[in-house]
Amino acid sequence: ERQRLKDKFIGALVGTFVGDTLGMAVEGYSLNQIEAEYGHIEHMLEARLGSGTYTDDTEMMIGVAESLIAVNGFDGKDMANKFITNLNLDRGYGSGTIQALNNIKAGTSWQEAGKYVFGNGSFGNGSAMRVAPIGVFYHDNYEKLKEKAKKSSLITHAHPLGKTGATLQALTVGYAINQASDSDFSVENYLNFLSKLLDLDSKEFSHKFRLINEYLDDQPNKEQVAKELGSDTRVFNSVPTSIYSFLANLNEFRDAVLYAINLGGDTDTVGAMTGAIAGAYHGFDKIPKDWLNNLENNKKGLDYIINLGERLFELRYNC
Ligand code: R7I
Ligand code: MG
Ligand code: MG
Ligand code: MG
Repeated sequence: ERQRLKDKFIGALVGTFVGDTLGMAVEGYSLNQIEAEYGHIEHMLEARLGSGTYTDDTEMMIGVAESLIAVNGFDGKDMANKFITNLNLDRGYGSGTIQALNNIKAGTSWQEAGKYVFGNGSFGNGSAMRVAPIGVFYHDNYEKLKEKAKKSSLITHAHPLGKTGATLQALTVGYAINQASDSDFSVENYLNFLSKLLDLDSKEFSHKFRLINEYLDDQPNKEQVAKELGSDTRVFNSVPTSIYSFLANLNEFRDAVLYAINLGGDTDTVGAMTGAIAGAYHGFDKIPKDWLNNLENNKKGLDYIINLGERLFELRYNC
């Protein structure tokens, strides 16, 4: 039982890493471009920083986990500092995130730094792609989870949609942690859970959840999913797509992540977010070994990220 839960903690973090890494090589490709060049992606590809390397999605997820561990919970100032310390522009950051972090470096508080990015704050997916450790850490208290996810978004993504997207992703990871992976996952219960905790009435999100409900009955082709659900760097065009990729492929971590990536678009990020949810549900031991064996493992690589998951578990279940 304990081992199972620990495996789910690690699965959410390493799932982010695996999905990010699998998608990295084709970020920005359309579904047709992927088909023309690779057919159906099933393996780690050669990528910008080499096969098995991660991008900003994982680098920021590491910062979230490091900070939760360092202060035993959420602290905005500390988390912002972790992002700044870890920042490696070669990993490929969004312009809004760079701007917010530069504002903090220049002395603006973490609560203010993201507010004027793009006018009203960013609704990019940058605060959702990294949020898995918050879903993990606060999985046993959804109200607290919500509050901390929202605050963690504020550091770089202060737009209401940015905060809602990160909260939606974090709640989904937390919920997946709490479902036994050997029982049947009830989509209906999950959607009820969401509607009780989160106001998804903004037209951007409500439209996507209507589509998700339809799709789970109709199973449309990938072209339609990519076109209507979307897969780009805006949070409302990527978190729902990740949730659908998980829900439509409940049986296997592998199938969910490959489904997400082969849609094209913001593949590293939709891959990372699907990987976080599927990893939280299935656990680390269900992540294919041929993928794990290919991941970068120097300094802050696979072993380091596994260790972050272990330490989060030890903190919460004091052992
Ligand atoms: O969200 P963010 O960190 O970017 C994450 C993406 C992922 O795909 C990563 O893998 C990495 O490649 O980058 O960075 P932001 O720049 O805050 O947001 C991403 C994009 O969303 C922006 O570049 C804009 O195109 C769009 N966007 C907005 N557009 C108009 N108005 C975000 N907020 C706005 C807005 O308010
Ligand atoms: Mg990225
Ligand atoms: Mg990008
Ligand atoms: Mg991306």
